[in-house]
Amino acid sequence: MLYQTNTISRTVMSLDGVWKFKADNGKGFEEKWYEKKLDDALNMPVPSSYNDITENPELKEHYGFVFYQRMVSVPRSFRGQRIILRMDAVTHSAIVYLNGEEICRHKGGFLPFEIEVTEMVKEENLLTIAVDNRISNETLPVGEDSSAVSAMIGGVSHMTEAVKKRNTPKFDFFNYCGITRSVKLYTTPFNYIKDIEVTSDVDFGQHSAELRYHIFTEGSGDCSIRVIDREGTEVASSTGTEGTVELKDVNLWEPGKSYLYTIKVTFDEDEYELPYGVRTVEVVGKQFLINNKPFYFKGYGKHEDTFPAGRGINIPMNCKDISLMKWQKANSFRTSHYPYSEEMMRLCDEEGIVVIDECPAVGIHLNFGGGANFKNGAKVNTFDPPEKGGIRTFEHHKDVIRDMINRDKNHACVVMWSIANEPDSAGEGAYEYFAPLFELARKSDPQSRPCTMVTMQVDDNTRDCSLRLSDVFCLNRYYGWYVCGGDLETAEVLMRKELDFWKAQDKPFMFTEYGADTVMGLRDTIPTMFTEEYQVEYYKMNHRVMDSYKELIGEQVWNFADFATSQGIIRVQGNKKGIFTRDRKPKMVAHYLKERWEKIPDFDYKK
Ligand code: BDP
Repeated sequence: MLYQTNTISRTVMSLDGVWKFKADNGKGFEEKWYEKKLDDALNMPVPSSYNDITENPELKEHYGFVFYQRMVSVPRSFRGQRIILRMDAVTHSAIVYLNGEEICRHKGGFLPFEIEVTEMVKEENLLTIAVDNRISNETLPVGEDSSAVSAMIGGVSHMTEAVKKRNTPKFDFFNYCGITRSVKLYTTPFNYIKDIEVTSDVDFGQHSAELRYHIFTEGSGDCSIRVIDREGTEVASSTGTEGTVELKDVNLWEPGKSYLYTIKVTFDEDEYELPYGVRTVEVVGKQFLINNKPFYFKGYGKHEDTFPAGRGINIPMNCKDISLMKWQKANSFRTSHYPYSEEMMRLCDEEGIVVIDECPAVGIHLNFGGGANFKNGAKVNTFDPPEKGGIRTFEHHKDVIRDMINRDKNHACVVMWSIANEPDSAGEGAYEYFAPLFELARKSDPQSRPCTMVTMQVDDNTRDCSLRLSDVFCLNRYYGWYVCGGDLETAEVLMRKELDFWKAQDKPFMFTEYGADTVMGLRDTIPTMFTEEYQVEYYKMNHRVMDSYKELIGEQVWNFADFATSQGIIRVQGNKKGIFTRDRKPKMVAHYLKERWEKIPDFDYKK
């Protein structure tokens, strides 16, 4: 799906702003709130999560639907063109009504969807979006509704009826919801460009590249493409919806040194401009090659999480985050645990930041932390058949992989796809669940990027299906925190023992998470857990180990910044593993990482 900006043939009209808003009280659908103007409505910013906008605790923890509404005037200048309504992300699912009629539904909170409304719109329109935040074992991310909650009484866990239903996430970030990215109306001519696919083969000896393109169109007309360099000079062109063009003296897109061409596509009267970076990505032996050179990942697992927008797009903060990463000489991050906004992906293309693009598959582990899951007295395993209580995400998982790759396929910054975060990858049935998903991802990506699955520590790595499926082993490990917290000496021994296992495999491996909760300002002469000193010592130990394995191709620490989570006894107003606080002030360790990463080159670190 193409990102939409104004071109000479397309107008994009933002519907962002302050909308009317009302949380469903159980009567919203019965009373057809979408048919008329909402009464007693709140003012709510779009885009933003709604949870932290008001001081109402009920809304923060709301369970179920909310209604967003606004009037939309369609300019007369839009007449005679296709008009499309595009939602960049609505978390977690949406029902869209135009003038009281349902016009579309969408499941999944982190990817765009759109519907053509040319024949439906009037000059003045009532647009209502009903947004559902419920998570279950059919949604991604995975959750549960807890009509029953477990209460620890006298050291024994009792199940008790909850006073009201709540979402219980099977993931460690706050279940922020709402219209979290922009809503737009845009136009195209009736003969139009639907999608664009571009891949490139680079001849490193000749400093040239062959770009292969495929333009998907609707209607009839002539198609042509022109490739424009950064100075605005046309450097290649071709006609037809499919073909190749050659770039002589090609400027490659490199980590830290971005170079983007503009590919101007014309089809009949329609025109679209695609920013495009030429680079190659390949796993060869135990190396991760970008432009044929062994790349070393330095950076982060992140979140889209700011106050008070929650998961709502925050462009200034995105720019700040990239600036902080560059200050530290970080070169990459993972979009843990869902695809980030298209604006962020475009920024990373511009800035030369390398991205591991992760789909929202987090929580595919029904027995996480050893806690068993029971149904009718029988233990339920994650991949048991649905009728036995097993996970029911498979079909939706296919959709999000397909849609994520479809949205992000042309981004130079994306070098690898992550199919899931910490699933039950060593559980029975995991291979059967994941093998078709890897196959789908590989088939869907025209650029054939490597695929991975980010794994948690298991007692026997040989059972982990990532071994057979991933091109790179991505490890989330917490030696010195969840494992041997406070005892870095033993943690080091255990960590080396595990890394010896990964070193003996035939593929590269990297850390995609390691970290220690640290409360900014908590200090001590003797490094103890939660102090800034301990966080530094923790990373020093981890790095001492990592640096002794040349097969290790990267370190992405957990997490870039402190972030909001559900409440619980191991979370102090959120997860505090940030290297920066939630408002982006550096903890002591930020300076240590800066010093370390300044000395680590992007390429050839472990030569
Ligand atoms: C990992 C998860 C991540 C958590 C992190 C932690 O992938 O989402 O936030 O641990 O515990 O299990 O901090």
